[in-house]
Amino acid sequence: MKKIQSTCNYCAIDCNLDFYVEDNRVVKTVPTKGYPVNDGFCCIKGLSLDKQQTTIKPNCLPKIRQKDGTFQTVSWDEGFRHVADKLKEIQKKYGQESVAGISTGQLTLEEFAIFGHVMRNYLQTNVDGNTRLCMATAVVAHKQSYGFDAPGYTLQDLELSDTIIFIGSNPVVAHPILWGRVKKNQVPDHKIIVIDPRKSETAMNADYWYGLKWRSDLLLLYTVANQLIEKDYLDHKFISEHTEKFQEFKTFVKSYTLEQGAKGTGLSKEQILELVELIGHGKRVSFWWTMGVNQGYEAVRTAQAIINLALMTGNIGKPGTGANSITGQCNAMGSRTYSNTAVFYGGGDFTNPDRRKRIAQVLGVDEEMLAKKPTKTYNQIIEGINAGEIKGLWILCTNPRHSWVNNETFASAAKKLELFVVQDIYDTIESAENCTVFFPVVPGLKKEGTYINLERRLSAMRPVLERGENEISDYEAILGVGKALKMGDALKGWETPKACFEQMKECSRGMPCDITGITWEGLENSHGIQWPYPEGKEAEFSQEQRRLYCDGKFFTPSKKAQFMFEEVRENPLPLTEEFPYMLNTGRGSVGQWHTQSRTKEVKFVEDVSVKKAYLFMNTRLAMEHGIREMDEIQVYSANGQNARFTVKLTEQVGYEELYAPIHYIECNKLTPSIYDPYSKEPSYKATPVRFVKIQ
Ligand SMILES: Nc1nc2c(c(=O)[nH]1)N[C@H]1C(S)=C(S)[C@@H](COP(=O)(O)OP(=O)(O)OC[C@H]3O[C@@H](n4cnc5c(=O)[nH]c(N)nc54)[C@H](O)[C@@H]3O)O[C@H]1N2
Ligand SMILES: Nc1nc2c(c(=O)[nH]1)N[C@H]1C(S)=C(S)[C@@H](COP(=O)(O)OP(=O)(O)OC[C@H]3O[C@@H](n4cnc5c(=O)[nH]c(N)nc54)[C@H](O)[C@@H]3O)O[C@H]1N2
Ligand code: SF4
Ligand SMILES: [Mo]
Repeated sequence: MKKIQSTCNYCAIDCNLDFYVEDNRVVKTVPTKGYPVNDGFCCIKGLSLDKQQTTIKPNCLPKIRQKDGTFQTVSWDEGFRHVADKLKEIQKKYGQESVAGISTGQLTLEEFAIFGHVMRNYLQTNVDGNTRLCMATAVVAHKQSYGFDAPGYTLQDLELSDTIIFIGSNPVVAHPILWGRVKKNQVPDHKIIVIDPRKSETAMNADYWYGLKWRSDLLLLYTVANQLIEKDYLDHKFISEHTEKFQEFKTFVKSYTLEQGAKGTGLSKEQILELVELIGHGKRVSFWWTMGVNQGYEAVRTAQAIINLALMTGNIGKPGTGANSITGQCNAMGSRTYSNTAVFYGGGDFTNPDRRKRIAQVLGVDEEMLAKKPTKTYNQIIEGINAGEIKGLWILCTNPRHSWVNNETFASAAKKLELFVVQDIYDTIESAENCTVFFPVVPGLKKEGTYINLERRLSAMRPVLERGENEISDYEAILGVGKALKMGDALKGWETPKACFEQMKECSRGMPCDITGITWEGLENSHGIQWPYPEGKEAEFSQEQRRLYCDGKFFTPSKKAQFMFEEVRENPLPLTEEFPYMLNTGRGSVGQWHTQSRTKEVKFVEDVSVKKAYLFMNTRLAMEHGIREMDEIQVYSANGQNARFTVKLTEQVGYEELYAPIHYIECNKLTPSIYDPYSKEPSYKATPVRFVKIQ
C-alpha cells in the first residue's frame, strides 16, 4: 500500500489528505495529521474525492460535433488540430477578440498560467474566470484599499480573536474546517457574531445574530463607523501612521445617523449600538466576509466598509484581527495572481513598463507578445457572444450554463457559437449540451500542480492514481492546443507543470506574492507554505502561520492603507407590488458542491439530498398561501423568467424572503443581470420574485 499526500480540490481551505492506494485504487483517505490547515480533520467532500468519475466513458478521447449534430471521437492530435485551426480561422474572419475563454478557480496554478499564455499572450484575446462570480469584489477592494490583492490573515487568527464577526458568510456549511478553527478558540469569553438576513446555520451557532434587511450592509457598516467615531473607539495612532483619507471618511459618515441606519437595515437602534460596543470593546476583533458581501450591486464599497472598520479600530496585522475575505474555490487565490487575466503573472498591471520587461524576460518572449490590457469581463464575453461579436469559446472546469447569473443568457449564447470547446471531467454537465468539441480530462487525483488556499498557503497536488490509455490532464490539453497553434519557441519553459511553476516563481520575484523561496519538491509532503516566501529570506519567513501588515505597511505607494467610501445607492431592483418577495441564493449543504457534477456521484450525499430544485419559505407566508411542506410553486422573477420549486418550510428566512440553494439549475434561471460597477461581480443574492402555488 502506497501513501500519497495531496490537496483537496473543492473549497478554498485546501485540506491536505493522505491517500492510501493499492492496485491503483484508493483504499483509505485520511486527513493529514499535523497539516496546519486541517490537522487530521476534513469534510465529507474531501473524504469522497475518489468517488468522482476518474475515467470518461467509453474512452478518454475528444469528441467533435459533425454537421448532422452527432459526435465523432477523434485522436487527441486531431482534437488539438481542430481547435487550433478553428481558433485561428475565427480570429482571421471576425477579428482577434472574436474568441474567448472562461476559466475557473479550481484548476492548478500552472494550468491557469498556460491557458493565460496561449489565449491572452499568444492569441491576444480574452479569458475571464468563474472567480468573477466569486472573488472579483474582494480583489478590487484589496487593490484599492491595500495597493495589492493581498488578504492578510492566517487561519490561526480565528483561534486568537476575542470578537469574530461573520458578514454574509456561512462557514458551518461552506467552510466547515474554518468553522472547526473557530471552535478551537480558547480566548475566554470570546464572541461569535453573524450578520446575515437569514438565520443561517452559522447564525444558529453564534452568540449574536443581526438579521438585517438584504443588501443593507453598506448602510449598517457606515452607521457603525459613525458611532465608533462618536464614541471614540478608535486607534488614533494606527490611523495617523498607517492610513490615508480618514478625515474625509469621518466627515462622510457623519450623515449616517443611528435613526437612518435602523430604518434602512430593519435592525433596532439598540441592536446597532450593541454591535458598536462589541467592536469597540473587543481587543482582537476580526471581520470575515464571503458571498453575502461579494455578490451585490455595491459590493466593492461594502467590502471596503468592512476594511475601514478594521483600519479605524487598529484591528489589522495583529493576532486575532483583520478584515478577512474568505475565498471560495480551492485555487481562487492562484487564479487571482497567476492566470494572466486581470494582472500579469505575479501581479502588476499590463501597462506597467517594468513589469512588461520583466515578464517578457522570464518567459523568453518579445514584449509585444504579452497581453496588453486586462481581460474583458465575464458578462462582456457572454454579451459579446449574444451580440454575434464573439464566435469561439473555450471553457474549462466550470459549468456556466448552470452557474452564470440569468443563465438563459448563457443558453442562448452557447447556441450561437461556431466553436464551443468544453473541457471537463464529465461530458454530462449542462454546459456540454451545445458544445462543438468536448475535451475529456482527468480529475485532480490523477494530476500534479500547485494550489493556493485562502490564507495564501501553497500546497502540492500530486498524482494519487496512475493514468490509463489516452488519459490526459488539463495542462496537457492546453499545451496540445498551443503546439497545434504552432507557438514554437513561445512554449519553451512550458513543457511540464514543474517547468511552468519555475517560471511563475520568477515572475513573482520582488512582488508582494514572492514565492521564489519555494521549491516544487519542497512542497511535497510538506505543511504548505504561505506567500510571501522570498529566496534568501527563508529563515525570516520560516514561521508556519504568518499574517501580513504586522508592521502597518501596505502596498500602496505611500505604504498607507486607504479609506475608500461612496454614498449608499438605491437598490436597482427593489421589491414591487408585482414582485413582492426577495429571492436569496447560496450553498445548500456541506455535501453538495455548486452544480453537483461531482458530488452527485457520492452516494451518501445523494441519498440525503433533495432531487429537485427547492427553496425555503417562511412558515407564516406559506400558511397564508395555503402552502405545505414539499408543495410545488412556480416562481416568477423580475428578470422575466420563471421556474418550478419544491417548498421547504422554515423560521430561518424572513417573511418577505425566499432562499434557494444554488445546486439546481432553476436557481440561476431567475437571477438578474446586475453587477457591481467596479468588480462586475453579479448580484446573485437579491432577486424580486412572486410565486403561485401549483394546484
Ligand atoms: N458545501 C459547499 N461548500 C462550499 C461551496 C459549495 O458549493 N458547497 N462553494 C464554495 C465557494 S466557491 C464559495 S464562494 C463559498 C461561499 O461561501 P458563503 O459565502 O459562506 O456561502 P453562501 O451560501 O453563498 O452565502 C453566505 C451567506 O450570505 C447571506 N446573504 C445573502 N444576502 C445577504 C446580504 O444582503 N447581507 C449579508 N450580510 N448576508 C447575505 C446568505 O443568506 C448566506 O447565508 O463556499 C465554498 N464552499
Ligand atoms: N445564484 C447563485 N449563483 C452562483 C453563486 C451563488 O452564490 N448564487 N455562487 C457563484 C460562485 S461563488 C461560484 S464559485 C460559481 C461556481 O460555478 P461553476 O464553476 O460553474 O461550478 P462547478 O460545479 O464547481 O463547476 C466546475 C466544473 O469543473 C468540472 N471539473 C472538476 N474537476 C475538473 C478538472 O480537474 N478539470 C476540468 N477541466 N474540469 C473539472 C466539474 O465537473 C464541473 O463541471 O457559481 C456561482 N453561481
Ligand atoms: S471541501 Fe474544503 S473543507 Fe472539505 S475537505 Fe475539501 S478543502 Fe477541506
Ligand atoms: Mo465561489
